[in-house]
Amino acid sequence: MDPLYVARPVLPDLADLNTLLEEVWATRIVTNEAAMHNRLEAELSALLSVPVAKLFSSGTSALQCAMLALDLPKGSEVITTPLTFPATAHAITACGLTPVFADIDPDTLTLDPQAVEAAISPRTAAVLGVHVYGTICDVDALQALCDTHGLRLLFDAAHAFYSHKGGQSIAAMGDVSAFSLHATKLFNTVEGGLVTTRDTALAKRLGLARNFGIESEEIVSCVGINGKMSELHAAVGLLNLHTAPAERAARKALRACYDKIILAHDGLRTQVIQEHVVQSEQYYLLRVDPEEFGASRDDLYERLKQRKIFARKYFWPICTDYECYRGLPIHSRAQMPVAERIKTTLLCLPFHSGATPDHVEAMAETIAELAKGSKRLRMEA
Ligand code: T4K
Repeated sequence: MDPLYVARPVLPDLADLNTLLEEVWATRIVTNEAAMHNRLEAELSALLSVPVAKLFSSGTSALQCAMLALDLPKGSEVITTPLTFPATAHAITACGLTPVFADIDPDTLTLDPQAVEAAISPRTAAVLGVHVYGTICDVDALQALCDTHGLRLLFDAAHAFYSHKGGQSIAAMGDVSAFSLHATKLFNTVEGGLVTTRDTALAKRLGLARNFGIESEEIVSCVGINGKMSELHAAVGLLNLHTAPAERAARKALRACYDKIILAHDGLRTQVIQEHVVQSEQYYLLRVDPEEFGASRDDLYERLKQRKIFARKYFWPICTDYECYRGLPIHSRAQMPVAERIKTTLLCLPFHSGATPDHVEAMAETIAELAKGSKRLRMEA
């Protein structure tokens, strides 16, 4: 059995890529918002039903440029979740802003609006929610809170590319959404990012932020970074628009298969199913209650690893465990924040079409083996 990793890049046919690259080579215009890049932006705007879709070099630069474009006052605070990839909090810090952590909902694992409210101070400028594992934030409650307090609302939608809620594209929620188009993402450009917004007035600022603030040859009108996507990456994206849907369908089938295995055991939970939400099919999250299941998340991780099945403990450690944010509080309505309580119980299983029936059987066997120590069986013995 081949090793199985948590993610496997969706790649286009190499001959098709070559054909597109021949066009690029012929022009020698290989980056700086050129033809393939502009084509991909137009296609993404249509696909995601949002008027503004701006490409970036990574999900991280997309997040940074989204915040630069919103002109949040220097030193102001941005409330976010501690249960995320480091990029979310680091993008805030890199913009000269201060991340403030608010707790998560125990079911959805996304920002708890009441905890966010408790974290608001006179210095708060924005809320940055993360649709973690493709589970959608309580967008309506967060929007109402931001409207009441005059705050900007951003979403880190790195895991939510194909998501819809109640027929509305995830790309059109809040003030801006930032997506990662990294190789590990279902729709990917190898490295890349995307910012979407309904606010057409932001399009120019986003463009400036990703291109050093350059307005024209002689005018630099604001602070910006090099956040541009090259033609090579855009070409991969144009082709993957056609490659990713089949992979997404395969993952949907795999999710059903995993669900059957997981739900047969006490002490194991899957991701919450949200009404009126179309899942992105980016990650498959497993939640382990060690007392009920009879083994910990780490036990399961290690046993799978022994069989060369490499699950990942996303997102442990949480942000407040990192040296740079240690000691910062997690604003919560619970005495022990939910994020602290659940951080050692989360495991992302390999979730892509590279998982063969043998891999799935090996996972099922490993889980069943560990479940022999479950609370119910212990009580029955
Ligand atoms: N916000 C959130 C919520 C995010 O999750 C992320 C990124 C971002 C923002 C920032 O977006 P980017 O700036 O990265 O675009 C991976 C990804 O690199 C990262 O994009 C992603 N989230 C994160 C959840 O996963 P690592 O450190 O776990 O990657 P790595 O190298 O350990 O890869 C995981 C597995 O994927 C490997 O074991 C094997 C497989 N793999 C990986 C690569 C790179 C391949 O098969 N081929 C490959 O080329 O971060």
